[in-house]
Amino acid sequence: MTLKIYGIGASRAVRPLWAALELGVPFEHIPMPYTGGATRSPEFLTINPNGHSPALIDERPEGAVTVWESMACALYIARVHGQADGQSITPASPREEAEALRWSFWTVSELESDALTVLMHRMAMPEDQRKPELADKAESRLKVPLAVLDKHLKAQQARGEAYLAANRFTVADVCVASVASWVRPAAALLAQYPAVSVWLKLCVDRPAQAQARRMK
Ligand SMILES: N[C@@H](CCC(=O)N[C@@H](CS)C(=O)NCC(=O)O)C(=O)O
Repeated sequence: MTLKIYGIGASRAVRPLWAALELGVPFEHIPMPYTGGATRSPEFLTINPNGHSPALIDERPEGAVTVWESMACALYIARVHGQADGQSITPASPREEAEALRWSFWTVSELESDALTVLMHRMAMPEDQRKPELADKAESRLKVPLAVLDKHLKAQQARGEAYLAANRFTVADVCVASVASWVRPAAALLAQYPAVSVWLKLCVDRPAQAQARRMK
């Protein structure tokens, strides 16, 4: 094995795990929970000094490459371990590369924080700790990025392309859908963006997504 991916499927590690599974790349999964201090151990801090999962180590003939930041990990796997053949999740043209980059950065800056608030305060946290008012505010702010995403997906559909970057599932979809799926507990909000809803279902129904999510 040359590629090691640290982190569990029920975390941001789903992004590199999902990308690797889509490509059929052999990898070693290091099951690293994000609770209990494992990501803050001295050993793991030498891999990711930020103390977060995921991270990956790619043992290569020219030396080991370490990547952290979940979006970077997924984009790296697609670029370095995939074939730019127009069939796989790897971007196969400058336009596809641009879509993957811009939507991944967009997700981190425009979507992730409020999507996480929705997930935590509508579903993930114990009911007595949830603060619905925080979820309400996050949902209200999410109308802006969700409208941007919906408009892009409608334009993609108009040109015969069902996914974010192409007429096939790419790493751009891994990066964005892994976060957009956190908004699903806000079903009424999501229903206002039909192109997002249809695309998101296509993405999360993929077997590799379910397989990645199950990795403990
Ligand atoms: N921006 C980082 C965030 C990483 C992050 O916050 N990871 C969480 C798990 S989803 C974690 O490791 N939490 C444990 C900790 O920070 O100690 C990324 O996308 O990789």
